[in-house]
Amino acid sequence: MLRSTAFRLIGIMLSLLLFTGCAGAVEEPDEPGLLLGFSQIGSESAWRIGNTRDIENSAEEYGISLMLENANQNQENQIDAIRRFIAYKVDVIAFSPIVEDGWDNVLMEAKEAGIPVVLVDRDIRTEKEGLTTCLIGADFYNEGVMAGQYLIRKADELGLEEVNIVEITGTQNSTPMEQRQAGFADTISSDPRMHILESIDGDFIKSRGAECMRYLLETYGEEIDVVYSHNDEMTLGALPEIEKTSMIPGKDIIIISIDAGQEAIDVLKDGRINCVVECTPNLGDELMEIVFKLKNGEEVEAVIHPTEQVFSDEMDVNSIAPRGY
Ligand code: GYE
Repeated sequence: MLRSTAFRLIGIMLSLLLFTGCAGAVEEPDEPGLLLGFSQIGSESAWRIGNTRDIENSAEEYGISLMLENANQNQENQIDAIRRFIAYKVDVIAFSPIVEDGWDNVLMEAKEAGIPVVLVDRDIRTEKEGLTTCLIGADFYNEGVMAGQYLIRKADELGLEEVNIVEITGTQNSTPMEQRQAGFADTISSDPRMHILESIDGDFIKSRGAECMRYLLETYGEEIDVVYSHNDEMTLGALPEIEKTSMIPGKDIIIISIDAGQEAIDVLKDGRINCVVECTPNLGDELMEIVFKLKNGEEVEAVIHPTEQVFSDEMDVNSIAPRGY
């Protein structure tokens, strides 16, 4: 990318003019330098808000100018944002794809423009190879495995003979939804006590978690032994619904969540849920390191997974440090 600073400045000034009026849609870089365009999915959860904040902070620390767009849970908005980043001639494009499919065309455009693309958090499925350089995000399959392993240990501890599970899943066709489901299902499938009564789409959103839980309680009532929820937001939506019945969450119903944000850790400490698998939103530093490497034409790793742990009633929950998201 052999553009002069003057060209960059003109580009930024033109874009400032272009985007005036789209209140809140774009945060403009305030000085020319290494420019990263990042399309975030939305603000659906504490995880997502923590992830956005972390990327903003890291960009500042690393001295990288950030154009951040929030897609408000809409894939079309993400595609439009990526097209704007291309028009802007950013140095690197990063995005967290809301779903796995439908990215081929826009990513071909980025490739033709010579702009490297980094996936943050979630993966994609493309027909063509080589449209992205690197994925920085959690091993969602392993998160599902850790949730399943906890449940097997808990069933052993309680001496359960039959375990009826309801699953509230994340957004359909998204990587965390598919992998958290698969890792969990594969882990419990060898245990004849385990039965999944139903998996239902909660879209990673609190109000949907509550709605799904109401439906599941109406349909299966006291048959439910376990709620496996793909994120904290849906878990926090489901909890009060269980508490409206005579069943006590954390005791009569085993609750397993994923993310391990502060609110979920607080309800774990209260004994209202039993297990939270960590999914860290702190991916900003890794992203900035990759941006520098790409800019310098260096090789980058294809996949970077952070290390994650499990928080549960098997440990001294009061020793859990503040989570920061
Ligand atoms: O678990 C959820 C968020 O993709 C890992 O998306 C992320 C998930 C996270 O909204 O809370």
